[in-house]
Amino acid sequence: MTPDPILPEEFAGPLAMARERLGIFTHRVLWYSDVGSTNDIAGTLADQDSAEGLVVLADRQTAGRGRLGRSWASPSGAGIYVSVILRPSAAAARLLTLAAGVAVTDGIASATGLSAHVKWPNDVHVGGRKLAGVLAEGTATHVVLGIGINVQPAAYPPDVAARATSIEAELGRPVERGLVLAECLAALDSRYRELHETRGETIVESWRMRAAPMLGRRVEWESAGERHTGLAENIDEDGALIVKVGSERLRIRSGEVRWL
Ligand code: BT5
Repeated sequence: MTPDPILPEEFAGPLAMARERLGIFTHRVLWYSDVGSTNDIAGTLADQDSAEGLVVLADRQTAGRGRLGRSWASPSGAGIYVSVILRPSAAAARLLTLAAGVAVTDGIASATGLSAHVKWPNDVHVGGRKLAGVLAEGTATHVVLGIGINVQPAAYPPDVAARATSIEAELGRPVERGLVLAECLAALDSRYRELHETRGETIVESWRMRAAPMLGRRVEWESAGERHTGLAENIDEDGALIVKVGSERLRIRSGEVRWL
């Protein structure tokens, strides 16, 4: 699919201003006013050997998706819908979703002053509502990291409206999408480098600090057809959630937990 020829000034201006801090994301931004899913476009380009750091950005997605076949509401102009191509080491790939959560939380804070927190495994929340989500989709050679951030209030489907919030709704003032994108990409570049340089220890520590409101809360999950609950205590060095059930501690690596 061919991108639109010109990146709107709303994004081009802040990205140019932040240029020196964008690292691998400096070189190429493909802009689509209307697209199915930015992750699909980036995935196809990654399969065709596009370089690490390519950014695919859309004003609206008609088939934006989350994990496990869920959808991501992506109304025109209301959010940031972006995917980037990364080629991480196997060790770095393991913690990429957590690193992206930290980067998005920090990027939003530096662009707007809004303080949000991360929620395992891939959410950014404020006051019990979802502000942003991360979707990492990988093959042996690349990971496409997709990020959706709600910037303005929008007419979401009722199930999403009940659980979502936006930066503007939280702050009660207008916010520049381009500035939020630039700060998030700058933070992502720096966390991505950190992932490779420190083998992830500092990422795990940063994630824990930004998850404080969630740790200690009760979670529920299913395994082998049975429902279990426990207290979310921490994450370990591999990014797995450590849950206390009675006197035991369980490690939840992937799959679905529901925060109660
Ligand atoms: C996520 O999935 O949170 C990952 C979302 C990633 C979206 C980006 S946008 C750019 C790139 N291209 C794509 O196609 N996707 C990525 P998950 O944890 O499965 O959460 C999905 C759930 O969040 C849905 O089932 C809804 O309940 C809720 N939801 C959907 N749209 C939302 C929105 N805009 N704001 C808040 N919650 C939403």
